[in-house]
Amino acid sequence: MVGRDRRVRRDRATSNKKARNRFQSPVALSIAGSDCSAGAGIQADLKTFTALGVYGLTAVTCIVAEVPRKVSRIESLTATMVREQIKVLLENFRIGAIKTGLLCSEEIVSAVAQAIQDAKKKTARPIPLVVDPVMIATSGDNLLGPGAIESYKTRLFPLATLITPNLDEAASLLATTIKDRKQMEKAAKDLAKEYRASILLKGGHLRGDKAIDLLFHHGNLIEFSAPFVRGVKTHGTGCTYSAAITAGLASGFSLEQAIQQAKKFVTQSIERHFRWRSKSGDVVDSLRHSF
Ligand code: PXL
Repeated sequence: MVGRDRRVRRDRATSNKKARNRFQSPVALSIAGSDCSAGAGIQADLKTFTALGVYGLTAVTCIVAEVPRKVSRIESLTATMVREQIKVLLENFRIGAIKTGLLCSEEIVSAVAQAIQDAKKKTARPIPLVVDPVMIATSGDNLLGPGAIESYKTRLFPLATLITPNLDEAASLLATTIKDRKQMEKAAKDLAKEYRASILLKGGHLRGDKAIDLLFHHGNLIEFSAPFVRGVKTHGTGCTYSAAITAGLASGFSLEQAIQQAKKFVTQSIERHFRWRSKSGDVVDSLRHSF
């Protein structure tokens, strides 16, 4: 090939690449359950992705019949169906980041881990994975089947870029209690060491003037803090937080930048909440996913 032809080809390849990049809108995948009252689960994740300018995909794991403060019934999809959703999405979209929410059963946790591990082998650059270890609903209802936690520990956590437990989940995973800042720091470090992932330990339940979260990342402890919004009763803040982090990672932010944006997003979504009176007369609040 003469030099001019080679140059023309190279220029064409470069401009094709530029054109492709211009059309690479950020895409994120949520693997989670459906909350029919739309405060948590895939509904919260999709609203969050959209508000942050990211195209959201979903692989549904289970369907939860619930209203705020009461889970009525949970039905799981088959692990095969969950795996198939993830497979077709990974084959057809350039997914920038993945989050997992409610995974419901041991079989589904294992299927998700397997699908992500398979994808890892096929892609040059691993897709960041945010694991929100959803175990118990804000209402106090248990959301996971027997054996699921063991499967998280052995199969899914080791694949995670970031794990985002709240205090109860971290205490349960470490079989300990977490009652103050010092114990929070130790728990974040212990979890990071055990699962070789970055840990964002959410301290929202440690009541104070501030909602403080601790990130243990590459050996450093970093604090994220926002004013504690009082008098608002919502569910789905954990789902929304991890979805917002995932949206940031899909947009190319660093982990710290993504968490910083996500913390602001969650705080604003609580402050600007929806409020109405339910048919039984209770005041119901819901996050307004907006930025
Ligand atoms: O907030 C935890 C949670 C996560 N995912 C789904 C849920 C809930 C709480 O009820 O229904 C689908």
